Amino acid sequence: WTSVRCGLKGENDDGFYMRRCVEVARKGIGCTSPNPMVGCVIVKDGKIIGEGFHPKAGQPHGEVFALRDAGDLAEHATAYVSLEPCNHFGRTPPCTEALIKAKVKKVVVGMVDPNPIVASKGVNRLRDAGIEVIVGVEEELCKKLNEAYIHYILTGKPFVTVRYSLSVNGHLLDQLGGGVTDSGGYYSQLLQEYDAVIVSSSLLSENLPIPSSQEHGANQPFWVIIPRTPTSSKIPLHSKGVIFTDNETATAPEIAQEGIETVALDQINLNVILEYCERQGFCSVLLDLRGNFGDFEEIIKEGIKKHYFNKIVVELLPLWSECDDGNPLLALRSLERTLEVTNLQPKISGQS
Ligand code: AOF
Ligand code: ZN
Repeated sequence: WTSVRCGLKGENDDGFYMRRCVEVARKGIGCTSPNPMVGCVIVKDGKIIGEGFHPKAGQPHGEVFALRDAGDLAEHATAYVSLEPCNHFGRTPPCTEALIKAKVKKVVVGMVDPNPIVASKGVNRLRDAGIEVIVGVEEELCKKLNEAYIHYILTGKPFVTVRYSLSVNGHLLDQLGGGVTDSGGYYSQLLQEYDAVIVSSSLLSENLPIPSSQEHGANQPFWVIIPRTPTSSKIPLHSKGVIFTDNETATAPEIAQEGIETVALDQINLNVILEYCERQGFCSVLLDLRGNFGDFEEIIKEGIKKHYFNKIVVELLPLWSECDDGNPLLALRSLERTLEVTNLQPKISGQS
């Protein structure tokens, strides 16, 4: 990013600097929950003089790190922030006060913070202090960055993504038990983004690609495991999770591992599992439908009926399959249609 920092970019190029904010914010991916990812860039005379992002809940916000980076140069500079600066004392003090104290002359905001504690109060505070504020630059990009946070803060429910694999000729590979792939490390990156992942234990018995805790600040999801045969203990060491048991499924000793709790339920179904995730306060959940997942079609239908699902991730694999999986596939197709019309869109105005 040195070239960006030194590159001469007109200070009026708000979109350019906001896109940089989003890029910087993503350095906190998977680590900020329940907080959003936020990036901040301080610009003066067409040069980036400071950058910062929110690394983790409880630690300072993006603006604070960017102001520290810029030092005294922040005076009369413009601050770009992907999310409206907060104006409240939470785990950390208000960013508005830090910006006012640093004497920035202008603040460009990607989107208003949907958190009711903030919701435009940050923008108003800055304006009252005589700072020029622009709101809604690259707003869609900023909303996409924090789609899970926005959904969670507006509904109190986890943002649920359904993930499945298709063959090139359109069959569900989940039904084949056709092995686990991770084209381009995409799956392990996906896992890092979510607070929790729901998997069947039979998927874990394959060589599931998982982020190693050695990777830079890699975030391990919480493993929510549905017991299926075969069970396995191929969950990364030092990770946390739960395996459910019901009247039909005895405790699976093979999966017993430090950090993995066993919870007995009367009946294991998606309803109960998602309620469990909600109670745990997970903001984002990945539902991985590979492996022996039980009545696949029922799961999808139930999920559609209850508006559980928010997003679909489909992995298209270069395999030809003759599998007859008509019904589950139809259910997934209707999920795709449902999400098109009912996917929750935050009602936040970017207007200042
Ligand atoms: C910002 N910049 O980088 C972030 C913000 O408990 P706290 O103090 O961390 O506050 C959490 C809330 O602050 C969070 O719910 C969201 O509304 C906002 N997050 N705001 O100005 C940041 N992460
Ligand atoms: Zn803040």
